[in-house]
Amino acid sequence: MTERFGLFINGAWTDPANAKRFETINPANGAPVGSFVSASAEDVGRAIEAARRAFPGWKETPPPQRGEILRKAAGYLRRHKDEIGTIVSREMGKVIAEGKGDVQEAMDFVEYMAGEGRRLLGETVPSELRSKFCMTVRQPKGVIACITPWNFPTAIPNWKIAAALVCGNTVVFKPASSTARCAVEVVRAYEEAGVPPGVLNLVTGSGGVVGTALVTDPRVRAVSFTGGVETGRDVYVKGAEGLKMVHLELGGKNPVILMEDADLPLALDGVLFGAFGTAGQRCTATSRLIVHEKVFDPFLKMLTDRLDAFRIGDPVDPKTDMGPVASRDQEQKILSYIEIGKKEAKLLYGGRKLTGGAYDKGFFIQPTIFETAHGTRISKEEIFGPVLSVIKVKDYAEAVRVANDVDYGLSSSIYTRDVNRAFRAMGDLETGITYINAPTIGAEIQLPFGGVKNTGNGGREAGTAAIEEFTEIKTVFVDFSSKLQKAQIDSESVA
Ligand code: UN1
Repeated sequence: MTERFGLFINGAWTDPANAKRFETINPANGAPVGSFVSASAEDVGRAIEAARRAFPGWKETPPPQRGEILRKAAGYLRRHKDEIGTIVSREMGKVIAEGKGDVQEAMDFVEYMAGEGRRLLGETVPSELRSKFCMTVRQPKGVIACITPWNFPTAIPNWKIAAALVCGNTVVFKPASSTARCAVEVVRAYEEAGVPPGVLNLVTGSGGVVGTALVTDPRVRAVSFTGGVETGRDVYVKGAEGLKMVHLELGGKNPVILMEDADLPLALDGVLFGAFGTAGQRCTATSRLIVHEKVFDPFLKMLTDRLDAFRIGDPVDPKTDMGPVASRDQEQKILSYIEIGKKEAKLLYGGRKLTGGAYDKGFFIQPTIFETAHGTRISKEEIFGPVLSVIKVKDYAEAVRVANDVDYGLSSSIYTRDVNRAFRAMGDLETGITYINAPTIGAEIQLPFGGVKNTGNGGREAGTAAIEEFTEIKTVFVDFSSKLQKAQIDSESVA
């Protein structure tokens, strides 16, 4: 029997009567992982109401105490890292080292935010008038909807939840359906840590029902969403109707630029990890390799030789280099892009669904490389799979022009030994994150994460930027002069 899970509302796991249910599966072999409630709009309403009622008490809880709960939640993740990492690997399909890395990233961030409970810094600023004190303090926004993707099923929810909670908000969490089992572990960490009833609520179910109910409910003050551009736009528009703050973290078409003076063996490891790590299913995945013509042939030979030795299979087996893609939908989408690529570009490697034996039960796609001119669909659209478009260029200027000529702007990278060029690239590349001599993936939680153009709408997650995302600034003026002082008018006489 598939293990059944309920919704987490007002501090209790509940299984609404006559609820519809859905199952998640292991994308490596189709085995069921868990059964979950397909929440109705009424269920979502109950979760929002619980969060609304819990808000005043949580807002009044001293932030260091809120941080203490986060510290305990991080402890749960630490104690169960291997077990949860295995659940991530089984339910999402990333290799076990990355499954554990997902949990590590979650716990790192929760711990980092726990410390934020003792900061939540405001500013003190001089006044233009005498006997007057000016400062800013941070206040929570209220009920926040956290809507998260399947590719980092413990890390990304925690980026949002931990930051929202330490700032004093209450949360309704809607995870991607295909990784609902991972979401249960995320919530259990806070439950065991003693988060008060209603402060964190979990509603599983479809975007159409649960997502829409969250984004349109006037009791929800802000929405933090990570996912695809189309859904993100819809969330933004619906949120705008209610004048909600909507934070979007969307796609990428991230380039590695390989210059003629690059350390090629170093770049080889970087490109393999960037393009085929997590089977290319990171927002930050290296989906374009922009190569100087002088090193094009030798580097492509090095790349394809290494892929010959790539082991593709069960992600839980530590010897596996690349697991399946996350779902049948993903598989279909990636394969259809590969077909587009075969028409508009030159297939250099891979290009097929893997079949036969154990492969038949899962969603396995070969690592795939196309040589393409800049401007083809595969070179500009986000595929979110193990498909790398390689583009030949003649110099740095062309490399930057190609790198920037896409709708996205999350991450970018350049491999070069020329320090002047490296510094120039930091300014020239139109992305929120730039790596020098490292691939486009692997951001660390203590720095801001996010992008420009269609990657988002200007905000950043993680680092101290997370605090900006989840607080309202209140500006406070204290006049202790015992008389009316008029800013801009009385202050003029000073000069
Ligand atoms: C994502 O793909 O949405 O930088 C997040 C990285 C990870 C996070 C990626 N730390 O690759």
